[in-house]
Amino acid sequence: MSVFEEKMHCFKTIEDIKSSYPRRIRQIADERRSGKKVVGTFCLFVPDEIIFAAGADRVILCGGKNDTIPIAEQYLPRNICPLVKSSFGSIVNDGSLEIRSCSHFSMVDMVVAENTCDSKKKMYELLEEYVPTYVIDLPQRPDSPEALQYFLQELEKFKCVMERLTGNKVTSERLQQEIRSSNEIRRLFHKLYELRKKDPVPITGLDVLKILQKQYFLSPHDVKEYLNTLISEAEQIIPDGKHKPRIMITGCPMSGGNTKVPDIIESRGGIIVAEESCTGTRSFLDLVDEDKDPMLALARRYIRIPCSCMSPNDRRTDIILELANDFNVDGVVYYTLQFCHGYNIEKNKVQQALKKAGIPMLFIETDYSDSDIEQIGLRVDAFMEMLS
Ligand code: BJ8
Repeated sequence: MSVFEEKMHCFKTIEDIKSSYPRRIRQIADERRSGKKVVGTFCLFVPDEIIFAAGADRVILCGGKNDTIPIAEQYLPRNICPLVKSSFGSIVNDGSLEIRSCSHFSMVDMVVAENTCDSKKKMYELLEEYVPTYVIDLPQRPDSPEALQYFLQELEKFKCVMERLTGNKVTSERLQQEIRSSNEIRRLFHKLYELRKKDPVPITGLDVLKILQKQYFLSPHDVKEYLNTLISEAEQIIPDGKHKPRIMITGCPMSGGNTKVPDIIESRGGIIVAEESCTGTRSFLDLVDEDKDPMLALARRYIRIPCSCMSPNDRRTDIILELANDFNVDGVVYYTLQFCHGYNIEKNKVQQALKKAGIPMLFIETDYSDSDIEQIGLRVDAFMEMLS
C-alpha cells in the first residue's frame, strides 16, 4: 500500500471532529445557563458576524438525516426537498415516533431565517409556532442597483433584532473583530483547498466534507483549531498513489448526516477535489472587506453568494468553470436534492457551459433515503470508466 493510500482515511483531526458533537452540546447548554443567547440558522445568507458581534452563539439547523422526515410529512407536503423536511422534522419532533433528533435543534432561543426558496419560506411560517423566528428579506435580483441598499437595510434591521435579543449593542468595533475572525476561517479553508490541487490529493472529499458540515455548528474558535491541525496533518502527507478521476461536486448543500453521494463517488474510484456548494466554496470563497464600513462590507459580500434562489445567477457558472480549471477537474457531478427546483433548473445552463469547456458532467438527483444507492453507484461506475 502506498504512503498516500495508507494515510488517506486516518486524520486525527477528522476523528476529533466526528466526536465533537457532545462537547459542543455541553458548551451550548453551559452558555444558555449563563444567560447567553443561541441563534439557529438555515442558510449562508445570514451573516454570522452580526450574531457573534451581539454576543450570541449560533448553530446551523439544516437537517441531513432521513429519519426525521416522516415526522415533517405530517405537516408538510411530501414533494418538497428533503433538507427542508429533515430540518423541520428535527425541530417539531416530540418523540412520538420514537426517533431522537439531535439535541441542538431544541436549544435555540431564536431562529434567524431568510427568504430564499419557496419551501423554506413557507416552512418558516410554520416554524414560528415552535420557536421565535425572524426572517431576513433577501432581494432576489442581486445585480439590480437597488438590491444592495435594500439588503443593507435588512441587515440593519437584523442587527437591531440581535441587540434586542441579547441586550448588547453591536458596535462597529465588535463587527470588525468578528469580520476579521470569520475571514480567518475563510483563509484557512482557502489554504486547505490549495492542498487539494495536488495530484494525487492528500485528503479525501469525504474528510473535507466533515469539517465543511461542522463549520456552522461548532464555535469559530474550534473551527479554526480543527482547520489548523487538519492543514498541518495534510501538509505532511506525501501523495504517492495513482491518479484517480478528479471530481468536483456542484449544487445543493450536504447538511450534517448526508454524505450519500460523496460516499458513492469515493468508494467507486473517484476523488472529490472541490465542492461548489454551500457546504463548499460558497461558504468561504469571498472574504469580507476589512477596511470598509462593516455593515456595508457585509452586505456587499453576502449578497454575492451564488445561490440558485438568486436571479440571474450567472456568477455561479463562471465560478464552476474557474474551479474546474484551478482544481484540474476531470468531471463534474451535478448534485441536486429532489424537488429543489432552483438547482434542478440551473443544471441546464451549467451543463451547457461545461460541455463548451469539454468537461463531462453527471447529473444526480436524489433524496436522503438509501433506496437509490445501487442505481446511483452504477451510474457513477460508468462515469468513472469514461473519465479513466
Ligand atoms: S444560500 S443553497 S443554504 S438557500 S436544497 S432548501 S434551495 S429546495 S439550501 Fe440553501 Fe441558503 Fe441557497 Fe445555500 Fe431550498 Fe433547494 Fe432545498 Fe435548499
